[in-house]
Amino acid sequence: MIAAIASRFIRHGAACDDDVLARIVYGATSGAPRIEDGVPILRLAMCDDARDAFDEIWASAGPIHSGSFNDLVFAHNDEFLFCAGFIPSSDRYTEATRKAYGDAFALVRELDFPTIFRMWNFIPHINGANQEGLEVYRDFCRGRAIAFERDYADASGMPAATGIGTWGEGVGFYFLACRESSPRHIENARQTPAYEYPQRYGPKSPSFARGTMLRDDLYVSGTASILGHETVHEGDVEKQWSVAVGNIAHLIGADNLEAQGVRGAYALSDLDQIKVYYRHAADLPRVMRLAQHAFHPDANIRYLKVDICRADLLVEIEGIASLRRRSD
Ligand code: 3EB
Repeated sequence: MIAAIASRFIRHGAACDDDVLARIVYGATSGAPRIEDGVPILRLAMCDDARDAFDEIWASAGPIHSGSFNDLVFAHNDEFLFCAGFIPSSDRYTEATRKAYGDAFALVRELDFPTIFRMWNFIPHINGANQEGLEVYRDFCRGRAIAFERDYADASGMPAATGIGTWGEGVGFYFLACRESSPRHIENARQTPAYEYPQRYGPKSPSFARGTMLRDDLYVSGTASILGHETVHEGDVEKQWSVAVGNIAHLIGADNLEAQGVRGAYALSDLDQIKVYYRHAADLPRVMRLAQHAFHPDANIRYLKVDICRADLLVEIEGIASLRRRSD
C-alpha cells in the first residue's frame, strides 16, 4: 500500500480524525515539542493575538508510531517520518544547531527514513546580532551547514525549506522524511542556489533547495524577492511580492522542471497550503489583496507577521503545488 501525505490548516485545538502524524500550533507561545496522546505537537509563537492561531496537521494513513530521541520528537508510519526539535534561545546558535541537526540526521538513518524532503525553521530575533556581532540567521546557517556537511553528505541533498522569524524564544524546527529515494530537489534559474550564495551573506551558505518534488507534489521553499543572490526592490512590498510570486511561477512551471529532467508543470493556481510571511503589520491588507488575486480562490492561505531572514525582505511565500484541484 502506498500512503499519501498531506497537510491541512484547522482551527486551533479542533479535533482531527485518525492518521495524524503531527500537529504544529501556529499560535501565541513557543516551546519544546511534546508527544500528546501519541501525537507530536510543536508550538510556535507566530501570532501576537491568540485568536489568530491555527493548527497545521500532517496526516498519512497506516499504523503510526511516535517517540523521542534526545531532544527530538517524532512519529512515523511505514512510509513517512515527521520530526520536530527545539533549540533554546542563546547568544550563539552554531553549536546547538549543529547538534540538533546532527541528532536529526542520526535519527533518520536509525529509523531508515533517509530522504528528508521538507524542513521548516523558526528563528527568534532572526535579524538581531549574536554575541560576536554575527546576525542570528547567519549563526544558525553556520551550524546547519556544518551538520549537513558532516552528517548528511552522502544523502540525497538539501531539501526544500523555510527559515523565518518567530516571536517565541528558541528555535523551533520540524521536517518530513521518507523511505523512498525518489524525491528530487529543484533549483530555480532565476535564483542562485542558496547553498552557493556568496560569503557576504554569512560565513556558511543557507542549506536548502528551492523546491522538492515528491511524487506529484512540489514542496515550494520560502520564496522572496531575490534575483540571483540579491534582494531586489528594497522598501517596496508590492514589487517584492511580484518578484517572489514570479520566482514561484518559474520554479513550478514546465520550462524549469523540464530543464532539470523532472516531468510535470504547475501554475500558481495549483498552489495550496500557502503561508505568506510579512514584516510590517501595515502591509497586511495589501498583501492579502495580492494573494487573493494570485492564487486559486479555494487555496488555503495563512498570513504570519514575522521578521524575515534578510533585513531588506518584506514578504516571503511558501506552499505546495499539486494536481489535486485539477481532478475536481
Ligand atoms: C532566500 O531565498 C530567502 O534558511 O531555510 C528562504 C527559504 C530563505 C529557506 C532557510 C531561507 C531559508 O534566501 C530566505
